[in-house]
Amino acid sequence: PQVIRREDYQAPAWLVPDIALEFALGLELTHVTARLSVRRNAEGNGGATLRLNGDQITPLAVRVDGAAVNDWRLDGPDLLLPLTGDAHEVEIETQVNPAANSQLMGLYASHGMLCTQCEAEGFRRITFFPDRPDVLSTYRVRMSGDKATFPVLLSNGNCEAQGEGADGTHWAEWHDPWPKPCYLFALVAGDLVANHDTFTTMSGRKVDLNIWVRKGDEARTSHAMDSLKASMKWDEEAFGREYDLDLFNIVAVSDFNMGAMENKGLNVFNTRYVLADPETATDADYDAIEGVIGHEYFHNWSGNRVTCRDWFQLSLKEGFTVLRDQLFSADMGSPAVKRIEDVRVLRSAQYPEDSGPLAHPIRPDSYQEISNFYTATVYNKGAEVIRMMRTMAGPERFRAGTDLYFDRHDGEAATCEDFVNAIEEGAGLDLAQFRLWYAQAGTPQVSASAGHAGDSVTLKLTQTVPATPGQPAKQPMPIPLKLALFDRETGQHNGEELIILDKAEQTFTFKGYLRPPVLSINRGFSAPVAIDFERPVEDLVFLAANDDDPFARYEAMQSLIVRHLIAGVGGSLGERQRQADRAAIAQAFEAVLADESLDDLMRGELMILPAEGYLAEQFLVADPTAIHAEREALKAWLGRELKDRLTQLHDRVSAVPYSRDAAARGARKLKMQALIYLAAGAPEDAKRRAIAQYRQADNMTDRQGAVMVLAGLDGPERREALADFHDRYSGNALVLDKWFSLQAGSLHPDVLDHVRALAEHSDFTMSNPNRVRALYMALAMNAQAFHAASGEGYRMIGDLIRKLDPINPQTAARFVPSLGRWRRIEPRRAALMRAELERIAAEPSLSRDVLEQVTKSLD
Ligand code: DPP
Ligand code: ZN
Repeated sequence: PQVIRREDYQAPAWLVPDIALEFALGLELTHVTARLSVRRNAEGNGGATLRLNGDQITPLAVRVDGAAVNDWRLDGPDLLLPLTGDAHEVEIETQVNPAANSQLMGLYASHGMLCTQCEAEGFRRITFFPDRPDVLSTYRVRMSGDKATFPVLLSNGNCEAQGEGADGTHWAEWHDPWPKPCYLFALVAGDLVANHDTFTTMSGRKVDLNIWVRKGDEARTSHAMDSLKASMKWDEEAFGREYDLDLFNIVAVSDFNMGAMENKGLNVFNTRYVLADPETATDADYDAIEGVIGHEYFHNWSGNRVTCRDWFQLSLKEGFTVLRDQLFSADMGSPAVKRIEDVRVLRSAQYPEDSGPLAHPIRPDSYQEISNFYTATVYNKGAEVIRMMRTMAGPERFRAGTDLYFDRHDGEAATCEDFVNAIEEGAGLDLAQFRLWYAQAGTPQVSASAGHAGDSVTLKLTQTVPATPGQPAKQPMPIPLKLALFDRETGQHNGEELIILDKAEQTFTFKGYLRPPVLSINRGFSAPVAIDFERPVEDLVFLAANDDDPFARYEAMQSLIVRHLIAGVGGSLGERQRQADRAAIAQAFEAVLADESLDDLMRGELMILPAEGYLAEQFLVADPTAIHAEREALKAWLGRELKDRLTQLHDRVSAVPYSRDAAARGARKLKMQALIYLAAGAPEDAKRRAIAQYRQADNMTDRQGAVMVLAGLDGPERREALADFHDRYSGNALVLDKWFSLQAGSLHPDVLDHVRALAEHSDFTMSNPNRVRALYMALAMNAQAFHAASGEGYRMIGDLIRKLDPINPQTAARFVPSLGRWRRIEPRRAALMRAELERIAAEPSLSRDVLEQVTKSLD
């Protein structure tokens, strides 16, 4: 397969300032006429031939300046058309079968409606076009179709005309005044109803807002609508960005590869990020909806008004937009909790990427299939990199930088380098060395050691950036570390400092400390690095109880547990040390439970044990079963040791009535945490409580939490709860997804049998990505089941990849990384994982998506 390289970028030879599209819509046959005004690009150095990308389409007719031509030819999937002059009108007819489009890229059918997904390279499955983000066009779209089948006809921009046609058809004409790349094109046609509202922008313009869903779902759109209005307001206040059309449409679709898509003026969303009510959506679902609605809305500026020059620049829009949605969610809720959640996602999803065979910089240098680069690295590490600039500049100066960026590049297809230049200039930072964060993959490892003499503290720091595929040697990067030095007697510090570690080895001195202080480092997770700091357990206990930075407090708690579990797994934990560690951990838990200054959302956060994936990262080669067992053992011990405290806690929070306010959400989070520990340490008690909680539940958070606990325990209650849950929500696809996930992700010893049976269940289908992920992603994330010694878990994921690849390669490829981590797993399992990858690689006709991931994982 062809490798696309960043350094090979060339400006487009031809531009397409305008395009007019005409769609004769049908579920099984849609006819497309595209009229492109093309103009030779003065900055390009192409010849007289126009190259238009295609993918599984053939031209039915080609006309140049109104006359049919036949001197075009196909070069693989692309169409090559010789042109004589500098500007022409090129008209091409194609047709597609949306109902047969199981890849869900391009124009496809979902439950009787038609919709599109064009990012990254789906537009070329609709018509021939220079399918690259640096070709910006204004779009005029006319569509016609059966009025009964497609009562609602939507595209980007504004609807300028509509009317009736012959034979029960109707039509609509849409015009988007803002030039955009074709990946932002969208069309939706179907039988939809809207939740309608309005928003008045900061300059006083009234914008119509619609959230379109299938009939019956409209009652579950109010949270999405509130989130949209809050996003619009927030972007005005936080970034000075105003919406730029009179209409903003969101459409919810149940068959969707990704979370959502920011098409100009017509966002298309996976239903799971739109639909919510207390009965069917958990608190986490509500938060995710707010975050994703914000994310897609914020793309209107960071992505649409300023777009990407090429796909290597993906983090330009995604990293920045993730940072923007993180800041938004922080402002809407608890900044402390949000920060901890973001770090947890980074460590459990991105760190493994950075240390595995698919490691890539946030701005990759090459790819075979760009869909494989919509990764936690590009998104979440990308956000961390920009967050570091913000930390170094401070929020005001950072804002000056983003103002300059938007100003300077509005209407352009920009690069990461453009962004860094704008921040450098606007915020007044020197980012020369900092640019390495865009170029180097791998999570920097920082080692710290502190000494004390007289009244001064010396902090010695070293950094190494690990080798990653294609990058054997790395240079030191600037690592901004926020720190504070606590007096262990007063529990106070003299203010937070920001130091920048930008050499391989550096010593920092702090004066005025007559006693050795307790050092709190990387506060707020100011840098996305791993810190290795040998220090006495008392210091961690101190910080877990006293640190005024909530993240640092959480981190101290986590470190306390992580080092204990690592020692346990590594076999270096003597019985005496085990008891001492456990006592320290229990003491920290008790402090958290008792601390009146904490709100329950934060308390719940502090109680969450480090994820198994994060623990596995601490080993060069990990034994996932040993990690699981050690973690479960600690959980069970805490459940027994703190049983009375936990049951009191569960009683207290169970009495809090349902509402969406922070106190009630915190109560539900603690209800879950209490049950988790009790289920491990006092299963009979937990079972009784879970059954009662299930019966009394008036919301999905409580109900799902109860089923989650029961699904991991044995007995008839398990079966009854699952059966009741299924029947109660049999018409609700999103809740059925939960039903699948709860079983595939459970702690039950027979998970693999359960998954096998669920794959045959009448509610399971390979054609819906949400359902596939619900069952199999939950399995792949379930360390105990996935890493079963028999290799059966690997076999099931391998079988899935092979079966799904011909249907939906993009979704299939997402499962490869779970097997791809074999080098970091103990040798016996590693061999089984590798064998499974080889079995996939042996398939005769793999998609480019899966082939790239499998080949790189075997290399
Ligand atoms: N651009 C989308 C998003 O991340 C994914 N295609 O919002
Ligand atoms: Zn995005």
